[in-house]
Amino acid sequence: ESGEGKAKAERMFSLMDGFLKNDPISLQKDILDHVEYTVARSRFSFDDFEAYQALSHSVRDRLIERWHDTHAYFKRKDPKRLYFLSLEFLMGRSLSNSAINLGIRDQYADALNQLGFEFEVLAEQEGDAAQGNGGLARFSACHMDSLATMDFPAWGYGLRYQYGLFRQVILDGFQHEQPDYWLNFGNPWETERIPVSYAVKFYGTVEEKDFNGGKCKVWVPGETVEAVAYDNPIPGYGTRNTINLRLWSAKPSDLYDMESYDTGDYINAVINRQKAETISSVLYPDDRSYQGKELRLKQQYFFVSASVQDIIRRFKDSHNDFNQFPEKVALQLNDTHPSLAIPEVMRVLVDEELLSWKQAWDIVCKIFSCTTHTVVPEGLEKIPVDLLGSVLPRHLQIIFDINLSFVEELKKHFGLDFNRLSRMSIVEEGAVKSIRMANLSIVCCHTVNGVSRVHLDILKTKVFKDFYELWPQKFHYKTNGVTQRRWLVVSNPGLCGLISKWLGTDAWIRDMDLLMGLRDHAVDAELQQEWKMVRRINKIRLAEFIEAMTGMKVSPDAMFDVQIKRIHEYKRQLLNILGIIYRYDCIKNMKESDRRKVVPRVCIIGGKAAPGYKMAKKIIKLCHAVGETINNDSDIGDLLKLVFIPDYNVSVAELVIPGSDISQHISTAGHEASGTGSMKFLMNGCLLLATADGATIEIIEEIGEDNMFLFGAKVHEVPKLREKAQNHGMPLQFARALKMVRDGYFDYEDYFKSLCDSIEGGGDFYLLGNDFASYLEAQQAAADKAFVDQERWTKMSILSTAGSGRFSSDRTVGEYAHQTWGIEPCRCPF
Ligand code: 475
Repeated sequence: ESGEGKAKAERMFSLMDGFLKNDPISLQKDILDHVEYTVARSRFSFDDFEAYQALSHSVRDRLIERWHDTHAYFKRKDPKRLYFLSLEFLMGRSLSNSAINLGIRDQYADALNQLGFEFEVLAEQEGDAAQGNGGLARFSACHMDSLATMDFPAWGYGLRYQYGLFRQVILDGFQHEQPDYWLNFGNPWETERIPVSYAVKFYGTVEEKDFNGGKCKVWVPGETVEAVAYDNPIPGYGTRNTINLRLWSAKPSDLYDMESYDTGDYINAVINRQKAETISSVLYPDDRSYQGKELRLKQQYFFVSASVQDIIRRFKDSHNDFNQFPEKVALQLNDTHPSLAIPEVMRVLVDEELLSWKQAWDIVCKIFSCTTHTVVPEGLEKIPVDLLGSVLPRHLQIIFDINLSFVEELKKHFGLDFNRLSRMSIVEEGAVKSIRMANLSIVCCHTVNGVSRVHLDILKTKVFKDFYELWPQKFHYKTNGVTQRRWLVVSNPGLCGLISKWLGTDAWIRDMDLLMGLRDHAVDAELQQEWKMVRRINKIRLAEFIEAMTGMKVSPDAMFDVQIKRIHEYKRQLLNILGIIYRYDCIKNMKESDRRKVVPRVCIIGGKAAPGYKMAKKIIKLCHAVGETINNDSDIGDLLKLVFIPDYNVSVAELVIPGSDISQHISTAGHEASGTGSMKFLMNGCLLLATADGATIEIIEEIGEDNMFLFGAKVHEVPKLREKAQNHGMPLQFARALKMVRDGYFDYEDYFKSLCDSIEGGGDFYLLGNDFASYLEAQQAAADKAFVDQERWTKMSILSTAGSGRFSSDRTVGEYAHQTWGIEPCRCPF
């Protein structure tokens, strides 16, 4: 740096106060400053929402400070960086999480108290950032928190949707979707970076040009859209490190398309330009099947291209030899949605940086890894060749070239086995020729990770069997985890205090294995008493929420039985509802004296159905119809209630999970890749009622079968049972519950007919009939019985929390860092 530059920097530094202070007076002054100058309200008169805005800006200032320091430090140390690419990040609210991770939540609470506000009340003012659908998107969010907390030099990259996941509104028991225009109220957690923007190209043609005695390809685009960066700081817990989640927003490009301006139709030319913004306008609400939609393809390429340009620019800022690229960069693809990053890196290296194909390919093979989140073949992305060729002509060529050498390699390895070649080829022939994004990812990634042990088995033996036979060394699994910061510290302060008190430390917030220490106290009468008390307070809070949302009064003495997750046939909410119908029918037919022995239950179901998923929407309606009958039946009273919580999202989960007694994870074995909801419940001391599927299999190993309620067919039994289901009749109890739906006991029998048909007459693909008897057994003989013995129940609950340490995303991220990405912590000094 020049002497002059240095002097200037020193003068600026001397004018600053240095780090912002966190004593109550400084915090109060800060909040009031933001009321007056940022929110532009008088400091003598502002409401809760304005106070929330000022408060979050005050927190944001502190985040920005740390984030500058972190990035300056990363730049100086130049460690290998991880870039986590995901089309979805389901972050939820930020205020409490940020204040807690910064270590100043209590200071803020004190400061606010003196101003006449309550931290919790203000935190409730924040809306959810719902830039994702479900498990996959929460995976991204939990991983960001763990990456920051564990001091990894990482960046997240995604798309900044103007409309997040739709809001679910229930009218007469039917789901309706309302747009979530979440930016209406402003977003204090993001910083727009006008100077950080890149041109992203679409359409057009590829031309060959002479270059250095050879040929090179030049892509002449037909449309150019500008990607502008919005940065969202992610603070770690117990560290100064604050990393960045960079989301791209589409803006019209400054590169004018002269043609349309020359026609004289100025107004239409401007309107057409404006259409560029639609690329980042709306999140696709389907987490089930892939439809080859042009807008979706453009979203994928848009965010990938901007991210790759940003990553390469950062690399070139401090390096001039691309051979070093793999030592400095790891790119993680969250499912196949960002897999266009592969041909994009090839394109930039070959066409723009002028590396040879071989040099570029060697680099690509070293930097990419991916995680796959599904077992269903419908979920695998296939892009029609015609579509890809029109939107991204150069990328299609590159993919064809990659495939050409891949097929050559296949022939060498397997000989001329045409069936196998056609199954494994990146290009699928057929009525609609398409590109298989999963095959592209497997060919180019050095590692493909599953999300639980059994998920990897299924990938190896079914979904990607051919590839496993070719490259067994590429396939691995890292069992999912969730962040205890959000799912325990933010959402269940009562239990957290208790855990820290009994462990004598709060170090478990960064080291979840310490929770094992609770095992020693599981039968301690004093801990049991305190544990029950905390859980009861959470149940009362949940009961109040239920009343506010649905108008229904429920008793906290009842067992709260919860199933919250996306609505899917394989997740079997229908099994749950049929079980409830059966229970209802039993109580209805009981003698008065027997009714007194029934354990009262509040069954709580919540979740969104993809807007186009008819069966899932019928399941939601059935839930309401059954609830309508049961909840208004005076014979039943408080013995059984069925509540549907509308608009399930991250903040609802934060409230429901700590107040649940048992939670259901009852997918047909072999269908849930991992499941992460179960882990949140487990941490919060809620007992699991579950099938041996996904990560549940590993949860059983940690806490033992005795501490949960297991039922149903095992993964290896499912294929045989499916054949059998074709020929065998239904169990009696199942037939009886189903008949009530068919016969119109809950009305709407015509509407429910196809739902009934889907599980009857040999078509019961998800084996509801097969698992029904053992499901009832788990509910009645096991769960009801255990609930009556509160001492035993509380012991199981404590042991659940104690055994949840392995399911922290800190453990998962540590495994990825070590085994897949090859990155090391880089801790910014205080
Ligand atoms: C699994 N979402 C869970 C979780 O690993 C698992 C698909 C296509 C388009 C948009 N979203 C998707 C998923 O596939 C998804 O959420 N998968 C889930 O990932 C985290 O725990 O078993 O179903």
